[in-house]
This record gives sequence, structure tokens and C-alpha cells, in this order.
Amino acid sequence: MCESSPTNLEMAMCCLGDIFDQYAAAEGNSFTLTKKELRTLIEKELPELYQAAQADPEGLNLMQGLDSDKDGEVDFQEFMIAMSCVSCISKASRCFK
Ligand SMILES: [Ca+2]
Ligand SMILES: [Ca+2]
Repeated sequence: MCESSPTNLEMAMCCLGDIFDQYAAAEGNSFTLTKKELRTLIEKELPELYQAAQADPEGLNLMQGLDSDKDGEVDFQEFMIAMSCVSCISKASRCFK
């Protein structure tokens, strides 16, 4: 997927895919994240979000809300929707500080 000289945005998209694959491969279906895999991913890759989610019971509901088709696992599409929401929130919070 990655060409020889990707742009920053291309690299960011490749990176998201690589991170997803890395954590999704830990157990069960390697194309989806179980709740445990998702938790590990957020804990390791998004420590600020993880701490915020632990401090706020609503945050844990948010994590469960990622599974929009309710099949018990988070696929790449669901993950990307969540990441775009997180990106919007973090951009907004940077802009309004
Ligand atoms: Ca998995
Ligand atoms: Ca799902």
C-alpha cells in the first residue's frame, strides 16, 4: 500500500492501518479488535484518552459505542470512524485552548 515517497497524510493513513493490524492480530479474528484488544490499543497508543475514559464512566461507554453494528468486535471501518471523531475532538480542544 505504501509507495516509495508517500506524503504525510498517506503515511498517517498507512500508520493507522498498521497500528490496527498490530493490535487486531493479538487474539481471535486478526481483522477485528475484541474489547480487550481495543482496550490495549487505546491504553498504549492513546494514553491521554485512556486516562480520560477511566476517570469518566461515560468514557467507557464511548469505547463500547465504537462497535456500531453490535457484533461484539471493532472492525477497521468502525475504528476509523472512532479515530476521526477523536481527531476532531483533539483538534477542537487544541484550537479552543
Ligand atoms: Ca483480533
Ligand atoms: Ca463491529
